[in-house]
Amino acid sequence: MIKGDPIYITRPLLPDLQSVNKRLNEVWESKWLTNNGPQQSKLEEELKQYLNVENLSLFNNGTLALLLGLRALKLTGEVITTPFTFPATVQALDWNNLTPVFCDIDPNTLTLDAAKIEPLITEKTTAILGVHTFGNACDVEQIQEIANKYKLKVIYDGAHTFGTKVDSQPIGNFGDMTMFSFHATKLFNTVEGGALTFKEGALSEKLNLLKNFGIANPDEVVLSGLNAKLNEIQSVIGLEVLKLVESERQKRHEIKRTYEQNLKDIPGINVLTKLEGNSSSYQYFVIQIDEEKYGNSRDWLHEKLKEYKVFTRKYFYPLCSDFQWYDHLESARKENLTQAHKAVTQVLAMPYYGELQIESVEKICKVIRESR
Ligand code: T4K
Repeated sequence: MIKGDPIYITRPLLPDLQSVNKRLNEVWESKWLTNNGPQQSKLEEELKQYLNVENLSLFNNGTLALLLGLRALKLTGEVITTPFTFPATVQALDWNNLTPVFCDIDPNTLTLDAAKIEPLITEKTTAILGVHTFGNACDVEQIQEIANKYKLKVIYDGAHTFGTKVDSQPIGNFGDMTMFSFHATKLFNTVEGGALTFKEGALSEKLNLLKNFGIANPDEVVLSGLNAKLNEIQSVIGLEVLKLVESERQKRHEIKRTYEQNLKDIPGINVLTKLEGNSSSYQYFVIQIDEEKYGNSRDWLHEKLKEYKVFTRKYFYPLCSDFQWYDHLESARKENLTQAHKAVTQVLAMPYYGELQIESVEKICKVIRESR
């Protein structure tokens, strides 16, 4: 029924090669390829404006941005976080010798359930690390209230929330710090890349040191850093992709609408990414399959769609709390994370990118409707 090329969950937003070449010529002429070059500085300024934030620092990927951001905040002990996320979130904690304390998720947004955070706080807790899962924002207000009460830092993994607003406020302005991912699969990409936005302007210098081996000047290395710089070629791609983001959002809006219209009334199929306009990152389109009502499981549908060369993804499977190196953690036990364990068997991310034909979306929905 769906003929032609395979349909993947996403395809990168690619800029016009001629405009990229024009900018690359500047790089070639300057012979400056990385280490805080002019293209990177320009991208930093443009992103500050687009994301409407005061402080922003670019990195070579979102994972290292988060890892070094946590380091810059000098966190110790335990950090309360979600098990329903990409491995990078918790691995950034591991590499800082921080212990994740897993908190269950809200079944509507699949983000941290703020009402379940307080009982997990101990004297070792230093921060809350929330994930704006699939672009659904965490309960930023309640999380901040808890953080203020216990003097905790708040960090958000906003890998999926490029350009999102919460009550008209840019998402990068909540908490102490937010990480964005600019991986090829993200709405805005620099092939690989990422950024941190942060409240305290003073952190800027620290982050610059952390991403450049701790080198303060040719005579001094003042801390143990890493190499996590965004280079000039990646920055060029970013500057050109940024021009396309608004029209990509419009296209994804239409695709979202088509999915919603065609999936409504199918028993057991629930659309999880409901946000629109300024509130939406248009990053993923995610559905939840209730096996009892739909008649088949999420895994069955995932396999069924493959027969039509439609490759959906079981994001985020497996749950991070099930990683074997967390076996000893009380908070990782299944009985403490009932909603997360439910979501991990029910959630399916659908193909979602501007170039996806509306006709293909209709056909995908038809398969979902008629295969029951
Ligand atoms: N926190 C969260 C919540 C995240 O979701 C992520 C990353 C991070 C942190 C870490 O940020 P980064 O360090 O990555 O900046 C992909 C991405 O690699 C990853 O960035 C992303 N989340 C995750 C949700 O998705 P995979 O393993 O699913 O990627 P892959 O290679 O299977 O690609 C998915 C599909 O995209 C392919 O089937 C086809 C298409 N694709 C992919 C690539 C790379 C293309 O068409 N072209 C391409 O170049 O992880």
